[in-house]
Amino acid sequence: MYAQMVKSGAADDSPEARAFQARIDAGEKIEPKDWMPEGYRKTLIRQIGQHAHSEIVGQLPEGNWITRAPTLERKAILLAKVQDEAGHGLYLYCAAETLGVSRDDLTRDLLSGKMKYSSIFNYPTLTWADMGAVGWLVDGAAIMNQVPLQRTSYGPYSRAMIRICKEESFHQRQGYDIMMKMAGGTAEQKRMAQDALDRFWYPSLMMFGPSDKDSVHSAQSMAWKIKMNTNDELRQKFVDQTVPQAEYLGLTVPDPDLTWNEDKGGYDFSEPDWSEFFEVIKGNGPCNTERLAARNAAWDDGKWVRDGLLAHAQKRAARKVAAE
Ligand code: BYC
Repeated sequence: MYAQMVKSGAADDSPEARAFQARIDAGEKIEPKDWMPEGYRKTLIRQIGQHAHSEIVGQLPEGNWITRAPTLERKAILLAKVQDEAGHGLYLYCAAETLGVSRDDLTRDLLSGKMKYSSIFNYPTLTWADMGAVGWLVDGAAIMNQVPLQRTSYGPYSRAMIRICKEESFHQRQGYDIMMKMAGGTAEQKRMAQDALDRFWYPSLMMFGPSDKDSVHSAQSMAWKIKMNTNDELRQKFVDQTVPQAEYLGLTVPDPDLTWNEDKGGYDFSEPDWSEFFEVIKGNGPCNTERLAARNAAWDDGKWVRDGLLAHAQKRAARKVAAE
């Protein structure tokens, strides 16, 4: 850990670094033009950039079902949700840009596979019940992680999170509403709901990152209040919140070892298969290739739009100069 802190500049004992840490400890927000250690800036670019990419790639598994939604109302709701995800990506790219990185750089690193996005979006969405499971579990996990980030130390990130969390609550409710319909429907619909829970349970637990003992960044990120909780703390809160919701639906969490632990006031539960998690984040999950191919195709197909907008902006700027 110390070697990592030295490398990132975290062990910097300069007066600026000490004053910076004092501001963080006092709960002050850091703004773009304030002095900040290089490691703080880089960690934020990594986390905010990955978060933005997750919102953008996260449109794909749900986008898959817009044309197949069972009713016009469900289609309109899903379309609005997927549009919200695009908006979240844009707020987050803007927040990252305040740290001196361009959106083009971030996009290039996503498309080349250099930067990560959330592991969860490398799993396929096979049935309509998966739209329920994604909203309920994936957005539920996202909210659990992102509500504390509203208090993160970097001003632009914290403000983006406030807005995003409002929309995520609607997303989670729409997912749970689909699960209510499916779980309370025909035997076949209930089977689909259970199957979606079976497939999305462990990948949702993985969204919080590796166990604390394997988390590389947590200690420093928490000292800087870039992260407010450890990965395991949030995973535990998610399980404690979600198990009663599954019971209400009449569904079974696919974990034979799940038991209420009176002493800790929470559930004991099985860890996900961490070897699967590390394979997925290395690029070897079920849909990694397909997701990156889809983003690259969208980037290439959109070139004429970007070129057109740029040419238009250049013409307008030239006209303005000529008129002055
Ligand atoms: N997936 O030291 P650690 C959404 C990486 S969008 C992939 O614990 P950290 C939604 C980690 O990057 C949800 N990679 O890392 C959108 C690191 O590798 P690098 C996205 C993961 O950063 C559309 C290594 O593992 N939310 O909800 O301290 C529709 C070691 O981990 C993952 C955010 O991005 C993962 N799950 O903690 C619906 C929230 N976990 O970078 C929904 C903001 C870990 O050294 N991010 N890794 O190569 C965070 O809170 C933190 O970055 C994490 C990880 C808790 C995710």
